[in-house]
Amino acid sequence: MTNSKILENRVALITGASRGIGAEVAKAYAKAGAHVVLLARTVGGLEETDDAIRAEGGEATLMPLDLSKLDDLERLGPTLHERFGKLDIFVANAGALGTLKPLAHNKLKEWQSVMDVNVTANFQMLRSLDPLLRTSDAGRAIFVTSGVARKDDRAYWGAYKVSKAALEALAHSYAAETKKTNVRVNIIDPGRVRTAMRASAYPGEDPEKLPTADILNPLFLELANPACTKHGEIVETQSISS
Ligand code: NJP
Repeated sequence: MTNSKILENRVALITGASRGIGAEVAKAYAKAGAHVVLLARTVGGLEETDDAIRAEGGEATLMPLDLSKLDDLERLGPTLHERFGKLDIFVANAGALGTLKPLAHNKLKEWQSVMDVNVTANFQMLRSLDPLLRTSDAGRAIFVTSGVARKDDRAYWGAYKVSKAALEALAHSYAAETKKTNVRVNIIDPGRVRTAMRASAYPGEDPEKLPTADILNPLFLELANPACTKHGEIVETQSISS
């Protein structure tokens, strides 16, 4: 196996693969030899990622799914098992920002929609995928958080901030439970990256001054690698965080 094919024969599920960070991770994993399963709502975006992967000789399967439909997520593990017989890598990347405003101005529905996508969907997927990850010879779970979760002075990021703090707690719990298994669980704090979500959070910012999402590829590859020994860590990727 050459160094560039470190994910040969691995099956990886990447949520939020229709654009932004998830699309770049999917392309990098496919280039490294993985079969990538691309999950998001926007079929056109998934197809764009798929086209880019195929153009480089990689392989992908599209999984158009809305993560806020929580009950549907219970079928994920069995579906992947039927289709591929296994899952080696789970990248919980999809995220919802919600609307930035004072906490008390959030309607319950807005709060719930952010918590559903950023926390409860990941819990539901983990429940469904856990048996597959434990069966893999080197199961990998990677959760994408935000530095906002750990910044005490951040006003107006209400539901998003709380949801990412909860996601980190979820990942740490899973890491503690899988310590003695072949599963490695880690968290990536991507810092500032040029994506649609960043533009929506900071509309006045010049995107050209931000790093593109592929800057994160080496880290995502390291944490997905069967040889990775990191476990239960929050890995910050840039000196300037969001
Ligand atoms: O965002 P964006 P990023 N069901 O908006 C998907 C974190 N982060 O790449 O469904 C299924 O380009 C959506 O797909 P679609 C951030 O919190 C970023 O920046 O087609 N999928 C799209 O593929 C997030 O966890 C920065 O609309 C759903 C993807 O999620 C991760 O990085 C800083 C969905 C979002 O792509 C990737 O975000 C930071 C649903 N209901 C943390 N809702 C940064 N960019 O600077 C959304 O600290 N998606």
